[in-house]
Amino acid sequence: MSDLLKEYALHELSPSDKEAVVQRPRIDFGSIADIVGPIVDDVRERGDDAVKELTKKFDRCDLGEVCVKLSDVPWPEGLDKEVTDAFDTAFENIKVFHEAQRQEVLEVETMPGVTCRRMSRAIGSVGCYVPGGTAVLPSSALMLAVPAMVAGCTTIVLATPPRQDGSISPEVLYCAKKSGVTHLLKAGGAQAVAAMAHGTQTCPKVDKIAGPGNQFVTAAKMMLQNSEAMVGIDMPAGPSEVLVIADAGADPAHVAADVLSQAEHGSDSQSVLVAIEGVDISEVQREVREQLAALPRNDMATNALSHSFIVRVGSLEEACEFSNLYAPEHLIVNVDDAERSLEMVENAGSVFLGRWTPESVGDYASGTNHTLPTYGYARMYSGVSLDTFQKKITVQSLSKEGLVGLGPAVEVMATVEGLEAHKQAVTKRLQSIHSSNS
Ligand code: HSO
Ligand code: ZN
Repeated sequence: MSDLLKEYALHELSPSDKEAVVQRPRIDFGSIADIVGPIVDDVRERGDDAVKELTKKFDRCDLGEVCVKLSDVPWPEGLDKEVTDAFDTAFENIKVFHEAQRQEVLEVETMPGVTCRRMSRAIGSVGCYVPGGTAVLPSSALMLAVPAMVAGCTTIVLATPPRQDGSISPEVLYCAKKSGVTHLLKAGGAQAVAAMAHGTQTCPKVDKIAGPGNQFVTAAKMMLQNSEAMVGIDMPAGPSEVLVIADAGADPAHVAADVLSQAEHGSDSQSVLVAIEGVDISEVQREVREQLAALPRNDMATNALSHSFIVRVGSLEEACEFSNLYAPEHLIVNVDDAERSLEMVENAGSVFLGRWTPESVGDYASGTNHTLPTYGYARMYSGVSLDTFQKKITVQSLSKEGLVGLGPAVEVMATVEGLEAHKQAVTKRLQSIHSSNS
């Protein structure tokens, strides 16, 4: 039986080989933009009518109302208690962790009488995109709407493609109802993103759109953030990925299961195993083959494995160095002294530390967010958090003494820049202070 995952040895790779190995498959955003552009324009111009037509075309569904108030939608019936209990557990943990991210107003006296503050305020109206496609992801509804609710956003639109009969999955509805969603937009793809960015007859215009999606969704988000729509986005997104660091003590069955849990997301997913000396790689390959055969999404996982790989390294240090170069969305550290690795982690969306922390726990229920930077964007982007749904406002206030102390420096700098009115705004006040003192 041939091995499913190709193998490299780190010490045999030149610096340019390493660069090539960590490269993600290229996405041709040019040709995607040619498809998405007209969709976005159509929705901007015709609103709900365009969304209805596009939903009929792409989702084969005749929509009644495009966007509805969630308070008008009844709680879904018929969900097993086991299911609602599980989502309730996840909801609580995600809420607790995101509530803990609230920050006190930060206040610093930079000079005597010069006080600077920074405070957070919710973004008023936000859009949460929950993908449909090959898997229904109610967990993504929690991961987006709970932080928006905790942030205090007043309008929370949840967009998700409808099923062919126009309904929304009861699990997604349950999560949306729990998490303070105000509007349900029954659309997916670029048309949903455009509807939220511009607003339609039934869908409120939002200030920021968050959530993962396919290439069309991502292209629409990127296009709209640079348009007159005046909308922010969480981050650019690419296919999902995991990098597993394993040592000799890691159970090959666990390692293989982690590799496959990422691979089953889609044909374009990528799993990377960084095996420290002592890992029984042939046993991992055997486990991957065996476990793969039993997976319902075998075809997608098999495709994903064709562009996944194993890198052999000598130490935890080398493993972390390679991982930082790759900048994975998910980093699993299945080694003896996992805590020691944390200091060395520079680029990763979320870290799963130790022998008993599969990625699945963060995907669903530990409390961290699963909307994370992919495609190497973990070098400069963070995952979704409370911050995604807030903006920070700074405040400064000066006492008279403060202005007497700082004003002269500002006068000089304004003069250097040739901005006389700036200088005068200080000078006039200093004159008032001096004349009232004399
Ligand atoms: N691993 C996915 C999130 C997810 N997994 C949802 C299961 N459901 C991207 O981080
Ligand atoms: Zn997942």
